[in-house]
Order: sequence, then structure tokens, then C-alpha cells
Amino acid sequence: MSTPVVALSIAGSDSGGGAGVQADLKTFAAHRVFGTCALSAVTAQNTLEVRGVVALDPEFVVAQIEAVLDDFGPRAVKTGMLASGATVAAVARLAERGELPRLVVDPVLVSSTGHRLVDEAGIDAYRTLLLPHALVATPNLREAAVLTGRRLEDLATTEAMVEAARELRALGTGTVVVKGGHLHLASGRDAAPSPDVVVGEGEPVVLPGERVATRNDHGTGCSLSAAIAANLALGIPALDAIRAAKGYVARALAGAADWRLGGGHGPIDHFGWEARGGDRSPSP
Ligand code: PXL
Repeated sequence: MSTPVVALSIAGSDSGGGAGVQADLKTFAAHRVFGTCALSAVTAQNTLEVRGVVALDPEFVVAQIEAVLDDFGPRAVKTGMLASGATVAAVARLAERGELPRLVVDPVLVSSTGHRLVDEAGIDAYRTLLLPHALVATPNLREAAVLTGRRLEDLATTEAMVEAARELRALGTGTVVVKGGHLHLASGRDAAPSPDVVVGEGEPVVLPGERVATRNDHGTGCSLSAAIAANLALGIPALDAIRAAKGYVARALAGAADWRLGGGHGPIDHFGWEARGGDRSPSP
């Protein structure tokens, strides 16, 4: 008899399969972790745009989470798109009661195509209710700017990123990762590298990252936080879990750099298909 390691994703559905719950379940599987999920919302979207969002009732989000918790014993939980302040608050109540182990909060505010993925009340709810219960939080630069009341351009250096991470950590989060993937937007330099800044108990750590030249970057944030949760579920300590997750996403980005899937921001190579060689598209 054996029991697989289980993780839970609380996030939105991406019909394009590259982000949201679909990215999370693929990432969990790539880590050999059994994935479960509670949907917060359903989006109609492809690689070009989000065409519509239907948020589910917070009570029904909680019903899904409780159904999983009562039967599966997940070792780690991640949140992605939560859609409304009411759902952020409902998830936070479970976290406060200690029911969401090794909680990774990806404070998803806006899609890369510019569509809002949480209502206005959600921003404050993240700050005051949910982030205080997170073991790890993974804001990108834009999210860190909004959550700390800064402008994106004010986060163009690693020093400024560390300051923002410290401020967020003061809310109660164990370890804050401010992701540098948007540094080229903050600094106005095309070839800017994309280091992430990690602020936990000890000295701040800068994880270097080379920018992968590709349009296929949809779902990188979702996949990073899911990979962190998978590694935590496997018993790996936070900083090592974050480092390994960054490596996983870098490989998945590099693998899909030349994929042609959709006309916009395509998905990443979650399973390392490309590294295993070859073009699997049918011959014309
Ligand atoms: O990348 C943030 C994100 C999270 N969740 C869902 C999304 C997106 C971005 O498009 O669609 C469902």
C-alpha cells in the first residue's frame, strides 16, 4: 500500500490550458505530486485574450476545498486567481483555522493581457487577511507595487525589490518572493535580466535569472507557485523549494521558446517534452 503526496490548488480555470488550475495540475504532476483543485472562477480565454470571467460563489469555493481536505490530506496548498475579495476572505478564514498546510499565496491581480482577475476589495483582503497566513508569497513586480502602494518604475532595482518584499513580509508572510520577470517593464531596458528576490528569516537572497527570449510565457507565475507548493508538499524547505521551482520554470520556458501554439502568449513546456526530443506535430 502506498499513498501519493497530495497538493491542492485553489485557482481559476484557463480554457487555454496554459495558466490557472490547468498549469497547477500539470506542474504538480511533473513533480510526481497528486493534484487536487478548488475552482474560484472559470475564464473564457486563449493565448490572445481573456474574453470572460464567471466567479463562483465563495461558499462553493469553500465547499470544494473542504471536500478535498476531508478526504485527501494535502501536504501543501497554493492559491492563484481568487476573483473576489469575498473569496480571498473565505480562504483566509480556513487558513486562520490552520486548515491550509504550507500555504503558498500567488496574489494574482491582473492577467498578463491586462484583464483584472480580482475585484478592488481583493487587494486589501490579500494584505490584511490572506498574506498573514502564507508560508510563501510570490508577487510579481506589478503585484508587489500595487500591494505596497508603489509605482512599478520604483521597483526597478534589486534593492527596491528587497524593500518591497520586507514590507510585505511584515504583514506576516514567512517568505516573500518578489519575481523579477517584469524588470524590463520597470526599468525600460529590453534585455534586463530577471532575478527574483527572496526575503525570509535570514539575509535576503537574490536568485539570478536570465531572460528567455520568447513570447510563450503564459502561466509562468501560476507554474512557479505550484512548483513551490509541490516541493513543499514533498518536504523540501522553503528556500530550496523556491530555488528548485525557479529552475523548473526556466526549463519549461526554454523548452517551449519555439513552440507555435496560439497567436499570442503561448504556454510553457510543463513536462519537458522538448527536452525528450523531437517534434510531435503530425506531418502535413
Ligand atoms: O497568470 C495569472 C492567471 C491566473 N489564473 C488564471 C489566469 C491567469 C492569467 O491569465 O487566466 C485562470
